[in-house]
Amino acid sequence: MPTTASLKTLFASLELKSLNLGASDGLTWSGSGTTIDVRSPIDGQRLAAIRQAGPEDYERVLAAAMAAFAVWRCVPAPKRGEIVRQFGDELRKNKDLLGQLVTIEMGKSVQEGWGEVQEMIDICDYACGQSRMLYGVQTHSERPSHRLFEQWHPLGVVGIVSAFNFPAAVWSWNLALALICGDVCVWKPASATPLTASACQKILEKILRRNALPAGISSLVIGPGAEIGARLISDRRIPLVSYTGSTLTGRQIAKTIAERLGRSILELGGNNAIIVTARANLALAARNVFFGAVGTAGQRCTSTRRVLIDERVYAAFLRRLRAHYDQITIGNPLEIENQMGPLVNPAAVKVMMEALATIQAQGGKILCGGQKLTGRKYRGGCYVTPVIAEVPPSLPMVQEETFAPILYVMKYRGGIDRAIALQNDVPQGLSSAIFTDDLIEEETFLSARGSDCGIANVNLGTSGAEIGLAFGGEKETGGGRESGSDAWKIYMRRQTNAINWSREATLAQGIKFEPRQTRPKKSAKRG
Ligand code: UN1
Repeated sequence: MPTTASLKTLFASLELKSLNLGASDGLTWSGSGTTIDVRSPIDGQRLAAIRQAGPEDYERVLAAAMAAFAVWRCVPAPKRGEIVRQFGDELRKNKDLLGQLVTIEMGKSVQEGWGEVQEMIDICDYACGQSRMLYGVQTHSERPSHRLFEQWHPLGVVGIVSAFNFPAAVWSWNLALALICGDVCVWKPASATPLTASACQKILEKILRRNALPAGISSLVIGPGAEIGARLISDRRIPLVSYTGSTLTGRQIAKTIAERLGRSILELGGNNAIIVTARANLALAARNVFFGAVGTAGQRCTSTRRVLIDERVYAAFLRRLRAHYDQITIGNPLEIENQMGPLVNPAAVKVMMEALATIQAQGGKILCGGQKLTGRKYRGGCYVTPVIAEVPPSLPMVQEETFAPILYVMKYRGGIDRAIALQNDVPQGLSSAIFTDDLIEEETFLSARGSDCGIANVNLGTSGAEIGLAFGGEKETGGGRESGSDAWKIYMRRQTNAINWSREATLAQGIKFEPRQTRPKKSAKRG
């Protein structure tokens, strides 16, 4: 941990106090809910307290959001993009400190903390450009002197419910697109990471104030999922909710939103596999599997959880992978040489330990890792050693996402089709990868009978996707897409327009609607 003095400076620079309020409409902060302590997983130290949002705060924020939407939707999209550009610039200035705060609050290595802020900056740049490209198509009408086209209009209030593991970036890649699309946002962050959320909101508020924007453009409500989250999910004033989190909760949320015929973007669990074929560059594969499994201490939805290895290269690959695991540096994630920090909280350690017991009970073999680290260096923190477990593909636990650094290694025999079948044989469908120098193998993997995931990579790992294309997955991952490509469209409502610029009333499909029509002869042409 930083010294108390340097933590104080970091807090002051990011406008955090020892007691913080949990609700903001973008200009005014309040908090009428219960107070919670925020502790660092690095050493268990109490960082600060939050007086959370209560029902009145939620209502205040929603009222402001509704009012702001009426104004914001009429601001030209490129001007909205300019606000997002300024936010990106402000993030650049705060990258170092905000990255450190992410690390202090949730425990990822500071390299990854900075990477997370960089991802926020990237989406701001992207969204600013996109604000000039909210294209609708036009096409030719079947009627004379008619014009057909579509427009994309702002949708309304967007609810963002984010997870602890990307406590800042998930919000930003929803927010940046929603804002340029003319929507306003209400953010409910994970209860484990309220300080990062407050700091992000305060950075954005600087920009909102500097541009004399009204309250309600971007709001924050920190509070328990069962109260504040539940309110937001069932709120008919919120036409779109973006939820990142577990499949279990996502399933409930999907039902509630579907019941009110709202829209949702669901980014749920992953169970991401890497296929290592006999034609793989094993050194490259081992390096990528290592980062995929151990980066963010295995707490990314894109983390590599399974490796399917051709039996002919199994031993050689495993030797290389073990070498990485044997050299891993675990410890205070603020120290730049540490590759892996703690898990997010003691509950996460418990889940991991229980999973290891189940894996063994089901017949899996732990090849390395799985210890809780307790020495002086780790005091008060949630440190564990990452696990490689050798299992048969049929092991029931392989079907589940355990949000921890547990990697299943499995042999396959047979060709690429067998490997793909195993890779697809889980309920989740977020990310996948293959390591091979064989063109036919990689093309098969990317083809219609290949990977069934939202992301399929060749010779790189399952995590660390760039913001330029759509991010999300299939099956129990929920089907949502965020970030680049045409993901912006879900934040807007599509309107199909037809204009008649003639003096004639012509109906489509050749329908005549005048009195005394004669029935067309059988052979007569339409029209
Ligand atoms: C997540 O874990 O919720 O592809 C998102 C990645 C990051 C996003 C992860 N760009 O690993």
